[in-house]
Amino acid sequence: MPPTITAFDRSPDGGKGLARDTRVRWALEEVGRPYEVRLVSFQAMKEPAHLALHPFGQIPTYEEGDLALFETGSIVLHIAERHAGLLPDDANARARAISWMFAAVNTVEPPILELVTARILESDKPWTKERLPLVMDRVRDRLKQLAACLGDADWLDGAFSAGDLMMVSVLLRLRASGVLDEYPSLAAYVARGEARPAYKRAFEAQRAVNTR
Ligand code: GTB
Repeated sequence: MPPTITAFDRSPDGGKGLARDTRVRWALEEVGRPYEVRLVSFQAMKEPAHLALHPFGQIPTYEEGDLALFETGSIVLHIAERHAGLLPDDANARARAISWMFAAVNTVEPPILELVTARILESDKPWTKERLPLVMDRVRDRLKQLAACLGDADWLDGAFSAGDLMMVSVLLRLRASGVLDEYPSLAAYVARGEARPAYKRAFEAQRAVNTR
């Protein structure tokens, strides 16, 4: 039986691929694992059936046999640990790739989410004009450090890994702000991720749902 993931029945981004089911779809596509998708409305996400899968009433979730998971990072790690293609065989390299997964969601994504919140959800607040430059600077600090780590390599640590999948996904949320283009090596890194056939299949699958 293929695993089943959940996704928005209509993503607020209209199919730009920014909702987190894209990360899970991408991981499944990278390892060649077929999957099914159950679409859920915002209302259904807060109802008992979905809350039994996801304590915070969100997407994505992942069901496979009697296993039910929530949290994109843990789902991607689960997929990467059980299938070849997203984590290196060497134990140390594997541990480093997992560190990059955590760095993506725990160190790089938080200031990016602050920026998204400031630009979109709080754009009408009187203090946003004053706050936005501070938030932008925090994002730039992280991007500068990340660009230094990447150097002129294609991926963060050797071959493409689940760490890159998560990092590229996190950086994609910056595109609309324009700040990613201030770091050409990171913009090129994101473009390399998007050019992967598995990413393209994942993107098209979510786009088909959100533009139907
Ligand atoms: N930490 C959790 C994880 O990584 O899985 C966070 C999950 C999460 O934020 N889920 C969001 C959700 O279900 C969808 S992805 N939100 C509904 C709710 O909380 O009620 C976040 C997201 C939403 C929309 C866009 N967009 O429109 O651009 C982008 C990203």
